[in-house]
Amino acid sequence: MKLILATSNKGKVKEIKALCKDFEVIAYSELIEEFEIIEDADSFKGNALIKARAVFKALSQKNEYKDVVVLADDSGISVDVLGGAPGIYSARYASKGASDKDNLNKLIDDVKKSGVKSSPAHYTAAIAIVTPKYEYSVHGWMYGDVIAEARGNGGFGYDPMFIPLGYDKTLAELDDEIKKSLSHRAKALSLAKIILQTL
Ligand code: ITT
Repeated sequence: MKLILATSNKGKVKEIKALCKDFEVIAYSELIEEFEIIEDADSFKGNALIKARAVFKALSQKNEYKDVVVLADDSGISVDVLGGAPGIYSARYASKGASDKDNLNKLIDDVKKSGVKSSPAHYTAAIAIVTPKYEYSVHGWMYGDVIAEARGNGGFGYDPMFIPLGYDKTLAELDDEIKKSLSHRAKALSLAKIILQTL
């Protein structure tokens, strides 16, 4: 089955491809020109559905892509000492259109400003699937701590400051295989795969 990803985030595309080896996974930008999608829902699930529906609609205007299955991921990090921020605003935490690096540096600064060296935190991923007949959504979470510094070069986004529960290194220092076995995205995708297998 062809699975079209409604995302412009290269880190997500890489991880989802590695986690969905049984499917032919294609980023929508390989089929049509990328376009801006306004993510104005008040939840991860709402924003994932907005992205999946928008890409499904754009693709279904072309005859050859009428029966596609579209999958979107909306995700983010919530930090306890910051009252759950940045949460659904993770992609635009430093400013609209901010780079991963800007967002990471702002979160490090804000954790520092709150007077702690680390704080419990968690990642959330909502995955939405849109098909010609049905819509589905599932979630996954990963718990751990954020530290007020960046360590390591792996992963993407906030990974250099996130230490998963039971480890003493950040996701950017740990092997990709470890993130693959415990991430919010991996957990949500394992549920999504059960749905995809019924289609
Ligand atoms: P799309 O909407 O095109 O999918 P995006 O990067 O804007 O791409 P989101 O709106 O879902 O995606 O924002 C997710 C934010 O949370 C973004 O800043 C990511 O860097 C961060 N994030 C999500 N999952 C992450 C992970 O596994 N590791 C590190 N950062 C992550």
